[in-house]
Amino acid sequence: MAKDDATVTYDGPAGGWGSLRGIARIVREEGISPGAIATLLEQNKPGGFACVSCAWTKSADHKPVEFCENGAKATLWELTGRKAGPEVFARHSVTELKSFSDYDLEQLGRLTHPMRYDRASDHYVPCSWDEAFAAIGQELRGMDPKKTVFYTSGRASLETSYCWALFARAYGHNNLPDSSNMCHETTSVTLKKVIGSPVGTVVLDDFKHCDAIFFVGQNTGTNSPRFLHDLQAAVKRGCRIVTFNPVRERGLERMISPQDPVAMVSGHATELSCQYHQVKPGGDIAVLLGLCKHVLAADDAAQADNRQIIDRAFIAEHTVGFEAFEARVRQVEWAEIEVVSGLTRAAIEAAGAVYIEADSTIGIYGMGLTQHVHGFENIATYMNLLLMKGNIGRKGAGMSPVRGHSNVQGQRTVGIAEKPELVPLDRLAELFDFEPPREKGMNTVEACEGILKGEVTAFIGLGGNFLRAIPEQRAMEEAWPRMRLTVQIATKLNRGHLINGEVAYLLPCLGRSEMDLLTGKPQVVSMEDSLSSVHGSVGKRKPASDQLKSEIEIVSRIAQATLPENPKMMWSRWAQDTALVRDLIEQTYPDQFKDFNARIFTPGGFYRGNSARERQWKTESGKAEFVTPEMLSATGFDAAPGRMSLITMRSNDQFNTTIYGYSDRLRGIEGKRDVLLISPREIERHGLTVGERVTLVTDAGDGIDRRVGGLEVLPFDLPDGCVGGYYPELNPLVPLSHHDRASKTPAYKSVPVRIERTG
Ligand SMILES: Nc1nc2c(c(=O)[nH]1)N[C@H]1C(S)=C(S)[C@@H](COP(=O)(O)OP(=O)(O)OC[C@H]3O[C@@H](n4cnc5c(=O)[nH]c(N)nc54)[C@H](O)[C@@H]3O)O[C@H]1N2
Ligand SMILES: Nc1nc2c(c(=O)[nH]1)N[C@H]1C(S)=C(S)[C@@H](COP(=O)(O)OP(=O)(O)OC[C@H]3O[C@@H](n4cnc5c(=O)[nH]c(N)nc54)[C@H](O)[C@@H]3O)O[C@H]1N2
Ligand SMILES: [Mo]
Repeated sequence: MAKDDATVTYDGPAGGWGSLRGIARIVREEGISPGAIATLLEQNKPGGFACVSCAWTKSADHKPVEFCENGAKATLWELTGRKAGPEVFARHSVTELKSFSDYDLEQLGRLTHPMRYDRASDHYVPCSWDEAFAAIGQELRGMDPKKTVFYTSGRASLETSYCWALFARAYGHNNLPDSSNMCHETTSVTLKKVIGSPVGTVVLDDFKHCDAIFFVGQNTGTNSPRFLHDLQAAVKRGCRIVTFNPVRERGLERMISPQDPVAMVSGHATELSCQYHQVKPGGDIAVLLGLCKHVLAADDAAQADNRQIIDRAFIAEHTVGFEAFEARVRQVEWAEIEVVSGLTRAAIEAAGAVYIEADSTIGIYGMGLTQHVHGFENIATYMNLLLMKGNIGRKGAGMSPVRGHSNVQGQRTVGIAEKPELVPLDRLAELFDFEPPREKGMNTVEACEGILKGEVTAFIGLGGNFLRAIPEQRAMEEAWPRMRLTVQIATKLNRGHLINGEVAYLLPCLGRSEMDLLTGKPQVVSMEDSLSSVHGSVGKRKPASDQLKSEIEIVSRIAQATLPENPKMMWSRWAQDTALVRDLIEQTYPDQFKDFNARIFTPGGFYRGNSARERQWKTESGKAEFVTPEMLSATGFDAAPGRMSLITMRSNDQFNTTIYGYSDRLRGIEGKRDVLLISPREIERHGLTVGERVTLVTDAGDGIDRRVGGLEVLPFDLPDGCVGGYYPELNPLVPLSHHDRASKTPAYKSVPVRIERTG
């Protein structure tokens, strides 16, 4: 749809009839049976299964339908009637499959049989589970464990994740990169440093008491739509939402709840953000300093008549580093802030006024802050803003990063970490009678570096699409086959499964919506959401194939085939009874998982606690720490003629590398993903024509040619100096070295690029 100023845009609200049509389309395309739709109704209900899509929390008071457009798509994607069985692989060689789009690959349907890659014929061929486990075990036994990598995408349950991390350590390494290394690792590192807890501090109830919510770089309408209901309720009782985002995301502007029949019929949408500021990508440190500057100025004025805006008592009792930060804020010039942020002083002051008036504020953020070269400073400066008014550790206030995958936060909680200091290794040693490795393992960027250097011999992927999600895709695809062993545990075929080591297996697993009936009685698994609540989940659907095994069984069988006997590690019993694993999690983390099995089906989940919420600061200084950022821009590169900052984006019709379809409804982009989004002003400045095809070339100055061509120029409402396009198609443009300095999270939200005309 075109707007007056000729940019593409969407006129409707988030939610509403559009979201229902979105679900209906997937039902048609996936060949969904009525039984699958019945299964969907059990989603996020007591005794049902936890949604496989985002990590937003599940409330204790259930509505008749507890799923959103994108949660429904994720579940229906898993429950598809299509099968990618041995006949599909007999028909298509692996080279042929490489020419399929991401969408077409996953449209082949669910994987049904364990497969081995046969290099001679270039086909995947069926094999038995016994053969696969024996071969993988034999390979791993002959390798140096320190040269192997065990990757996880954030979906596997707490039980499977605990076993996975234990297996890695019993085998002999901490090389446990996780999708979180590309995502909220910046959060884990920054929040740990500044407040002593690596996760958000608010709970659902806080959204009922806050006066303001700041939204910085998170796209709720697409990525965590169930959260829209909590936001709508907050706005209806008078809470104000202020948003900073280079893109005018419809979900943050207005929504209609599909659960509200009157609104659905009348078309009456709730306005969500009272202010929407289109900050330049990487301009948030400048904005946040501007907000702090306004708070300081207001406090100076208030002090003249004996009032105060800043919570000096809180600062004195609970924090360190305020003086240095204050000096920096006073010294920074509004003119510099305006240039870097692309916003006017008046706009930032208007946002600051909302913050000043609010007694309690919640800070929300997502990839718009974490995926930058100075992501650490983004988040730390945001925390400074909250600390200045004591907005943490009290009702209705705190920081709430919105996590990605449904159990990504929980995987970290139960030991998937390359940093040994984050894991109670002594406790593990005691419980399982072994000596866990103590040296740091590889995170995602380090695993890629190792693979590029030819130093990694094996990669085992518990879910995900590593090769498509990471930076530096071309070089990585070339280096990948130099590994001796690659194993992928997955539900559907993706591009990452088509590039293989010398010995390669593709192992199909149950999805979360499916029944795990290994012993005849349904198995329970559990997940931790973004607000640190833990929920039980029981699969409901008959599995897509009788060959499928649960993730925990696959992990346990590989562990058994690899490790020497240890009577304390009862792999086969654990796979048969996940309650035993929950007992082990409780023994390993007694403070957080007390009475785990008894509490697993607590309505709304059970809260595992957070020290920072209690104003106990487990930091180096023992206090909450103000950080003084040295830079104003988070991009990590300077402006140069012709250089643009690329934002890689998610459409409303994808879950990470899984493409559900080609409708980015909430942005008005239909039928295509090979686009370059750019403002009409920049189109003119670059002498481009709407609709022409251009090439993006990375402008990193390191001599490596990285380019993606065939992108259609599409006018879109974006700030000057930046362009947008879709992830994962643009990942070949991201240099591996372009990551947050502190956490090594790839800086996917500001990649320096140039536009090359093809003609
Ligand atoms: N349907 C669906 N749901 C998902 C996912 C999915 O792909 N599809 N992915 C899941 C995962 S793993 C994750 S991590 C989350 C991701 O969810 P989000 O954290 O929302 O991630 P993105 O959509 O990548 O980007 C968020 C927003 O940041 C804005 N942005 C970009 N650069 C900047 C900047 O410099 N400053 C500011 N202020 N904003 C910026 C973008 O315009 C975008 O609106 O969602 C999860 N949920
Ligand atoms: N340019 C750019 N790159 C990015 C990002 C970005 O914003 N921009 N975002 C980053 C982020 S936030 C993330 S989290 C990563 C995502 O990286 P990953 O987590 O590695 O990728 P996904 O696309 O979520 O993985 C999808 C695959 O998971 C498998 N799968 C699905 N369900 C299950 C299951 O239940 N069990 C198992 N075993 N497998 C399953 C299917 O085979 C599916 O193809 O990408 C990162 N890459
Ligand atoms: Mo993520």
